[in-house]
Amino acid sequence: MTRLAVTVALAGCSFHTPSLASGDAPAGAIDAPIAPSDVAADTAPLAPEFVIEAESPSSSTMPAAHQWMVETDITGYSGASFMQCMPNDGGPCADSTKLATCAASLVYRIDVVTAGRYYLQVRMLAQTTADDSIWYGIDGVPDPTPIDHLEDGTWRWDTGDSFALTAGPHTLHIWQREGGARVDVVALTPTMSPP
Ligand SMILES: [Ca+2]
Ligand SMILES: [Ca+2]
Repeated sequence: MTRLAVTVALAGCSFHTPSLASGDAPAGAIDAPIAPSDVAADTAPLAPEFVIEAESPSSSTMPAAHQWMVETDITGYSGASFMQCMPNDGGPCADSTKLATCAASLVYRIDVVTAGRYYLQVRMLAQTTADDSIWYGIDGVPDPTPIDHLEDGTWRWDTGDSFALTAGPHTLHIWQREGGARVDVVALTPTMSPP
């Protein structure tokens, strides 16, 4: 009995690549045309989103006493781990004009293919009012409003401000505001909805 193999190539990349079940195709499927709706999800006119595990920064800085450390002691995180600004002492960098000399940072390089407006999203967990905030910014410029997370001990997304990004390379910064803050995933999305 002869079997025919069908390969479908998907153009571009997606964080939501559909998976194909293994095993034999159902009888008759080999002759069925591919419906346009099967590919529409990958060609929607929205800018693609960036979803980056916080524990995979391009670089980091430690200008003072704190540094971002890889941690795994609270379950429910995405990927291999999360990052926590240590020591967990609430050590403050409350002045956004002094981050270069005060705040430990995580830097993520992104390459924007589709120019557009992107919303900052960050998945965090806070336990007290002393470990619940961070600064963030694009291309090294801190946003004037920090993320002030809900301190309920649960991993959850928070949505920040949006940024009009040109095509090409940019950086996304996360800066210490309070020692003890935990960041699991960072993302830039074309709508206010987290990934
Ligand atoms: Ca706080
Ligand atoms: Ca993670």
